[in-house]
Amino acid sequence: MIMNNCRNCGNEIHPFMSFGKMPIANAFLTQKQFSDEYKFELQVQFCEKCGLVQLLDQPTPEKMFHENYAFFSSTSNRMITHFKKFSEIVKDKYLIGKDPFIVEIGSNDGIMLKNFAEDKIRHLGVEPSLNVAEVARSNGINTICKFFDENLAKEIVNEYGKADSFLSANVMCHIPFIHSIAEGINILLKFDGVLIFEDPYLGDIIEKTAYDQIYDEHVFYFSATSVSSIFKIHGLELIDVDHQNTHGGSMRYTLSHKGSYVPNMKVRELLDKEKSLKLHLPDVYNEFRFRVEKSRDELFSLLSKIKSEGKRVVGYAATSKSTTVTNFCNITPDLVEFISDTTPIKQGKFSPGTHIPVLSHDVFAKHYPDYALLFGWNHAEEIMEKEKEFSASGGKWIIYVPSVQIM
Ligand code: DWN
Ligand code: SAH
Repeated sequence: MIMNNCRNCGNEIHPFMSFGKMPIANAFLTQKQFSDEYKFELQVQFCEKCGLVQLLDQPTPEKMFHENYAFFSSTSNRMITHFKKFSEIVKDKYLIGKDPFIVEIGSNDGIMLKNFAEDKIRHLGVEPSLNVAEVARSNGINTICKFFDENLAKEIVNEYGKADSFLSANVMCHIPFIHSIAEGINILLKFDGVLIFEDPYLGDIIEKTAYDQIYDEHVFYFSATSVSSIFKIHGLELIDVDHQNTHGGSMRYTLSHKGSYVPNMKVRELLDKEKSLKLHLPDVYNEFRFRVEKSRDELFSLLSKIKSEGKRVVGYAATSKSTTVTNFCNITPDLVEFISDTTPIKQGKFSPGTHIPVLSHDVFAKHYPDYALLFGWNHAEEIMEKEKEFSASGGKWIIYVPSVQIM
């Protein structure tokens, strides 16, 4: 839905960057589907009043999250470890009462909740994409296949009672009806309960020119400033912030009902830092746009030069982010032969918009290319560790965040 007004405060806002027509980032498709591919205008805007960076238009949630959703959280071992550690913090710090109850939205294949299910802690996952929800269920994780909102929060309270912890990772920034979510959490959380969620952090996106975080699913690009503004309206206060290295730089926000906890110093410090970085003023976004356009031109030139030398380039990891990069930079199959990806549902299909074949990792390993274009740059450590043989055989990595370079 197109929104010219801020989804949080209603203030009139203006776009600062347009990517043109884009497909759904996770709509990997067959050749037969090429002719009627859905596209929408990908534009980002920011609100000077509350600091919320957001998309102008976003496809409906049902177009993006359904029974054929292509992203399965447990494809990264590092992320499995990350969520184990996340769950340990919740257990140690916040589950101190008797028979606690946890709700997680966007629980996907159960990557986080399995750590609670294993300890027989009462839990509920809310996951609208049926195929990934089924994986969680088959692993014994209690999951309902619905979109979370205020009404569902009331139904959950009726059936299970109130929650001690409400968790989400890389989900809150996907949901346009944010006030229904925040009110739902207000209703669902016990007085001394906590909301803990993490999402890619606006400060990192700007600093690293990580423009590929901008795609249909990510309607919001949060900062501590915008998060505290949204949830304050629903009586929820930001009490802790904790920077994470996951997904190229994320922020974990902890909130509680006002008066139940005392916000720590880190919250004030981050709010002050965001002010000094001027994340609420247009200059930052105009400079970002300039750097993004430079990065696009450099990546296209580099790939064209490599092609003219008769060398092979293969994409590594058919991430959602790669859909923005390939479409925005005009990277077609003549520049990138195929994209190697470990997710079975993506293999044998083509990348959205640019129609680059997506093939299994076996194909990559059988005949190494000269260059691998690292679309999964956020998993660089994990991937480089796995691909030592590729590097040893003379293969080179191309990265584009924070800048275009051959490694
Ligand atoms: O916010 C979101 C994050 C959490 O996950 C969602 N909107 C969708 C998704 O974004 P993404 O697709 O950019 O996620 P990743 O985790 O950067 O990439 C996952 C893809 O990378 C999968 O298709 C699997 C692939 N991959 C691979 O082929 N080899 C991943 C690793 C670690 C590998 O070694
Ligand atoms: N938490 C996982 C998955 C993130 S992908 C991780 O960090 O890896 C985003 C997930 O949010 C998808 O599985 C999608 O189906 C889910 N989602 C989208 N809108 C939602 C909503 N309104 N309520 C609950 N989950 C939602």
